[in-house]
Amino acid sequence: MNKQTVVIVSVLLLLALTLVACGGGETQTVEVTRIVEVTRIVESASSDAPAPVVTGGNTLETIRGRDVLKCGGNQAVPGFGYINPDTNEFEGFDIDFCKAVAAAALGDATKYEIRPTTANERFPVLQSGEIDVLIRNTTWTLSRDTNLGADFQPTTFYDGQGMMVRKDTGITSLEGLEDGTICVQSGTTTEKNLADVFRARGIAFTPVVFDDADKTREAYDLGQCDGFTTDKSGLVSQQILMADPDAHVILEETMSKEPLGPMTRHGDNNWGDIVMWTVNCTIQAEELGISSANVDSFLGGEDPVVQNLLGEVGDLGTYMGLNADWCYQVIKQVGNYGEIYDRNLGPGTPFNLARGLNELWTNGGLLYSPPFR
Ligand SMILES: N[C@@H](CCC(=O)N[C@@H](CS)C(=O)NCC(=O)O)C(=O)O
Repeated sequence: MNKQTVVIVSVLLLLALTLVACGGGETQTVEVTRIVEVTRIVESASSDAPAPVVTGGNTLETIRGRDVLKCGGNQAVPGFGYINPDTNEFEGFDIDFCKAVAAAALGDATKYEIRPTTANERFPVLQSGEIDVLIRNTTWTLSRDTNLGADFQPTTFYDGQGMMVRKDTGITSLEGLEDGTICVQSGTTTEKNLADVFRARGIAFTPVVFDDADKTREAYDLGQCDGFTTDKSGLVSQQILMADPDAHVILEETMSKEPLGPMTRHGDNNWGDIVMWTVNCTIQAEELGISSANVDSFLGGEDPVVQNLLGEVGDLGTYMGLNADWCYQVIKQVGNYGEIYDRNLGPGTPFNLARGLNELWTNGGLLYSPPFR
């Protein structure tokens, strides 16, 4: 970014902050347009900008040396990444995938640490080497994949951006938010999609931007915004934290594609493979009907597909520097994809989220593991 750009960003940012600080009530359309510009410049100059990247190295060796896996995670999204106040432990769908990688790499799903990150922090902590893998509702986009020195591993949750409004407004579509205020978090695809979708549909609005999930939700819950937007999974999750969850509704419309999955650094392809095949192991196990409860009954069988998956024949683990039973350990200690999904998001949880696109391909969804050959 050159000096001139810095000055423009500072001036526009000041304007945006002044407007937001004023409470984001009635705002002129001309000011709305300026805020949207600020959002774009600041976003491209900060969270998605390339930072110094630690490349190469042998992440598996490092993890084995310290005997613990470090995952970038979330602490603000119940169901996905959250600190359970009763146990003070991290829990969630993303956290379970961190445990799965620990089971594959170290043979022990308890040998992990979560470094919670906001949206803005997540890429720098991966790039600097502070964490080994980022597993935190992060959308796979071309610019992130190519411009941040990173690789995306298989999508663990196919999502899309949604909009929440108060039920008593009677709003049923995005057009109902014309001239309204919308709470949104910075450093996210959400912020960019909001501006693009509303501009394309000619809907004037004022974004009210916060840098973490709690502040964004709280502002909306206190009535400071007419709408609240993030990934639909994030909305479902934030809804249970609101003063009166039933007073809100998530609109039917989906504003974008948000494939969420783990991210690793460029330069250590073997480590990327380990994370990739750990996710695939959970999917393949579900497809074969192998779960944490019944995996032992599959040992000693004659099906070569199962024998390869569980490491009873062949060298699949060795090719990645892992123990032969790495996938067995993932299934035994953490479970297959369906178990991970149900435990955190399925019936019996406050979310009761339908699998939808996150069904196996054999059930009409998008989850498909390449062969364990
Ligand atoms: N999937 C989107 C949005 C992800 C995101 O950061 N969502 C927010 C809202 S649910 C979040 O997790 N915030 C947590 C925090 O700031 O602590 C992206 O990758 O940009």
